[in-house]
Amino acid sequence: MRIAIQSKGRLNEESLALLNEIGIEVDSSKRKYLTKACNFPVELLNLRDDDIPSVVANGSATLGIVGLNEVEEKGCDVEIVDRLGFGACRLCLAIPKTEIYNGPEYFRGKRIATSYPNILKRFLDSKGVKAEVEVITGSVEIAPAAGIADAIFDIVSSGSTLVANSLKEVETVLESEAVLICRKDISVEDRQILEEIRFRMDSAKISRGKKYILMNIPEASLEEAVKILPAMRSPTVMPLAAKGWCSLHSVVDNDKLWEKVRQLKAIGAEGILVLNVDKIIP
Ligand code: PRT
Ligand code: ZN
Repeated sequence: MRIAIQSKGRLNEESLALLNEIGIEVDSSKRKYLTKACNFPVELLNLRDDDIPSVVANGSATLGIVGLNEVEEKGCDVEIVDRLGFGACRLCLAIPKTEIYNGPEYFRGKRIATSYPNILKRFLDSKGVKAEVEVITGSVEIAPAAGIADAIFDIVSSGSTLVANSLKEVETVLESEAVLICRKDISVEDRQILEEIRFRMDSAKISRGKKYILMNIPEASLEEAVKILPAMRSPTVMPLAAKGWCSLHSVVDNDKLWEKVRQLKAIGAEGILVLNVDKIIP
């Protein structure tokens, strides 16, 4: 089974890292057009991101990892299997920052530069607004200052490119991120491999940003500690040799870790250990 991924660019590293995390290893030092995984029945097809939706739609690859923005723009007939949690960005309309914006009507009769004409035309049609769409493949953000367009429709992530070009974001048309896509009508065997990949990806998603925490706690504080640390089912409690004490184990979100540690210390927790979580398989 073939999986198409971006050969270089913003999604390449994280696509390979995700595949690696779910146990699909490829030798990226020998990156070629086609690379075989050494321990899973798949091969990777390394392509420009623009080509991934059509290659999956026509069956040259069964799966693909690509930005939702590319899938929506190309309009190919593929199944979006999962959002993958990286490559987050949005497709926005932006105008010179000194302009006053009064809603989509602003764009009537205006020239808008973009590399995403299809998504833009669909948006303008849905608002009943007629505008001129100028297709530009790179450096769209300089179009207004260069006098090529009045506005732009482009990918925004931090927003600093817009600020650097004296532009402001006025409409978000699509929230995008990397997605796993699949050709329609796949064989029963390929469906089984896909289900295994999804199972592993779900586990990778759950374990991301999680820490394993264990500590000693006075038995008298146990009930309170369990309220602070809800685990998947409930935290693990083990007796200690010292009378009146026990050991409590659980999993916490990394961004809540210090808040929880402070609460646990306040009720008498001692010897707190925090460990990285490799996999959580529910
Ligand atoms: O060579 P190939 O065709 O494969 O790559 P590419 O140059 O077309 O795409 P690439 O590698 O730049 O981006 C691949 C995918 O990453 C995109 O299709 C999006 O799904 C996703 N992505 C996430 C982004 C960004 N963030 C992003 N910030 N793609 C592009 N940008 C650019 C944007 O075009 C703009 O110029 O970054 C600039 C804006 O960034 P901020 O942070 O200043 O707002
Ligand atoms: Zn591209």
